[in-house]
Amino acid sequence: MKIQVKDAIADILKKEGTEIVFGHTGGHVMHMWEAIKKIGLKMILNKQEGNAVYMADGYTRSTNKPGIIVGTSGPGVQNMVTGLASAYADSIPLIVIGASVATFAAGRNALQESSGRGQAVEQRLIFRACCKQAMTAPSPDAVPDIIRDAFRTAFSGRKGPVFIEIPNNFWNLEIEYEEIDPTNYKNVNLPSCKQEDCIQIINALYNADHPMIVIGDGYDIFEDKKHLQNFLYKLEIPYAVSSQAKNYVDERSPRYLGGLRYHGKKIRAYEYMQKSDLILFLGDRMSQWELDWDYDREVLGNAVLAQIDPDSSEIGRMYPVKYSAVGSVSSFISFANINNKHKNSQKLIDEVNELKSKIPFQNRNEDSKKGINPLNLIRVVEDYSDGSANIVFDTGFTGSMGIQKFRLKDQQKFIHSEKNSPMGYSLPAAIGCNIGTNNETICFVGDGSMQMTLNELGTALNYGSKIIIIIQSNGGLASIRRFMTFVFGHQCQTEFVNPDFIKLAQSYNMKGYQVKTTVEFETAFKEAKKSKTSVIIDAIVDQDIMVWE
Ligand SMILES: Cc1ncc(C[n+]2csc(CCOP(=O)(O)OP(=O)(O)O)c2C)c(N)n1
Ligand SMILES: [Mg+2]
Repeated sequence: MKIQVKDAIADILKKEGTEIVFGHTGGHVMHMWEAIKKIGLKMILNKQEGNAVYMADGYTRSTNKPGIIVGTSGPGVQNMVTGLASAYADSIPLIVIGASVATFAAGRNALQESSGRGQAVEQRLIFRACCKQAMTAPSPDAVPDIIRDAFRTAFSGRKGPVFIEIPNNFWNLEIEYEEIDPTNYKNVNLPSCKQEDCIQIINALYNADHPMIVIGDGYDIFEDKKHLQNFLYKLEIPYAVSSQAKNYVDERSPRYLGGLRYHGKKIRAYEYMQKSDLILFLGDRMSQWELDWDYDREVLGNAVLAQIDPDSSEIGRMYPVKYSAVGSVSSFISFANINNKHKNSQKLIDEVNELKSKIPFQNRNEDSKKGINPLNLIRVVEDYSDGSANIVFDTGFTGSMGIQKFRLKDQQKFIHSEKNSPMGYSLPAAIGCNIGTNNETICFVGDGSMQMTLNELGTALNYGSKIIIIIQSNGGLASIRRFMTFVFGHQCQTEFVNPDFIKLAQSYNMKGYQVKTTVEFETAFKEAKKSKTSVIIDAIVDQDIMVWE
């Protein structure tokens, strides 16, 4: 069948299950938008392309559907770098359909040049560095194949973002197009572990006196969590998680030790690790943020390590491991076929309980004259949020506190850009979650991070998204302020005066509250739940309250 390049792309997007496309427009890429409109996909016009990537990332994490972003040649796609680098680090499958200048204009100092000739950016190379794959369509005929390749690459193995650029003179050319069902060009199942490797690991777990399990990041992100929860439930061994794996486990289980984030000294899971004789890392990449700032292995004590990962190049990459299996976590759990609890299960639970009494998940603490105890923000939201809510955390103190202290309930989802940790991720990501799921969406963000991407309030306004934004206001970049003071005894470049967030909310037709006590916050949060529009709660927190024990 004869069809224009842009329509072939739109058709493949639709066949791949795309429902929404995020991004921005421009002369080089408007043709693509026209085709997306024609085929009937929902379109979100962001305020800036970088935010579009965060929004698509939040959308994908909360829905497991493909996150697609469209942007124009030059500044349009250049704006996307941080979002793509963040998705790459966390293995989030996104696809960018970008434009490049027309093949006849390349090298002629064209508007928004992308060819690398003369003194122009070689656009594709930027994305080679921050995506799993970056491709330029070499001819109009090659475009369908390239788009299919992008989906195959983004969703197979360790997932990640893929960048494609289409020269501006290709969009409207006619090509011969053959419709192909995605199952005919892509099988994204992860490899299965070898049974004997799994049995060896299970035997080691049963034989250990003081084992623990760490469940890891986004690799198996779309796998069945009931399978994993059942495994943990039957085995009765204490466990901890990386931030992305918070979504897979029962965070209210008595055996749960908490989310791992290297921030503060008294962390339950670290104390438990010190006594462990075997730690099994299930799809976890043992990252610096999670475990060990200085790579001196201190936090892991004398434990023997076992590791399961679908990517053989991850095995033993951070620390030597005694036991390993290469394959999906699901296949390991199937082979493990657990029927008996661990011999020391009672003793291990007693120990976890003792740790929890010494280091509680959190109490509602006293506020101070300077503001709210930040932990209480989490406590109130834990108490009153819907069981299906998306809980989105930005970076800074807010993010570390969320990973360690927030415990999800029911079907709640924890959304956080962990490894690249970009300030400003949470607001656009939260809008993406809300657009994708229609569920209650709560965005925890520091006042510094809020001001990196607050222009997306305009997108929330335009598309009627309803999110509750909780700004942890401490008048600065408190996490860096504390770090700097610790290192130098003084600080600079970490303080600022905030704008009036209530007026900001009003200007976007949203409600705004400023709260200075936990009681006020609780009232505002309950009001926000009833609101038909997005709400900003400017929560004045006491930055000196140490939430890390
Ligand atoms: C884009 C970006 N720039 C700089 C940083 C480094 N950084 C990490 S946390 C932080 C401060 C965050 O401030 P805020 O959002 O107000 O949170 P707080 O620490 O005050 O709770 C900075 C500057 C970063 N993570 N991302
Ligand atoms: Mg701050």
